Amino acid sequence: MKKSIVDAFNAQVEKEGYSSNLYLSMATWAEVEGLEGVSQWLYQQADEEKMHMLKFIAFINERGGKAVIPAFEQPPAEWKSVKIMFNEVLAHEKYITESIHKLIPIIQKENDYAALNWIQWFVDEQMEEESNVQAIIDKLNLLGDKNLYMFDRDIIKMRTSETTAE
Ligand code: OFO
Repeated sequence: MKKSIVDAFNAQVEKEGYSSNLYLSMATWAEVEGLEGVSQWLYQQADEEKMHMLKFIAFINERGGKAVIPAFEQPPAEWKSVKIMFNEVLAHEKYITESIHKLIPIIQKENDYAALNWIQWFVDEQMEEESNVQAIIDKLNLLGDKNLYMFDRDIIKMRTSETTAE
C-alpha cells in the first residue's frame, strides 16, 4: 500500500484508539454516577471503537504497511450532565466521520481500489453511529432530566436494535 495511505490510516488508528479511551472514560464516569445502563452502553461503544482501531491495524499490516501504535491523549474525566456528555459523543462522531471522509481522496489519488472498497464499511458505520447517538439525544430530550432513571433503564435496549459491527 502507498505510503500516503499508510500514514493516513495510521493517523486514523490514533483517532479510533482515542475514541475508545474517551468512551471508556465516559463509561467510568457514568458508572460512578450510578448510571448503570449508560455506562454499559459506553463500555460497549468503547469496545466497538477498539475493534475499529484493530481493523485499521490489520488492514495496514496485511497490505504491506506497518501499523504504529501511538501515544493517546488523556480524555476528559468529568461531565456536567448526561445530556452534555451525549452531545459530546455526537460531536466526536461527526469529527470521526469527517476524518474518514478525508481519507477517500487520499486513497483515490493512489487508485487503490481495494482500500477504497474497504473504507466504505467505515462510511456506513459512521452514518449508523451518528444516527444511533442522535436517537439517544432525542430520547433524552423527550424524557427530560427528571426521568433519568427511565432513560438509564432503557438506553441499553437502543443498542440491541443496532447492526453489530463486524
Ligand atoms: Fe465511532 O468511530 Fe470508529 O469509526
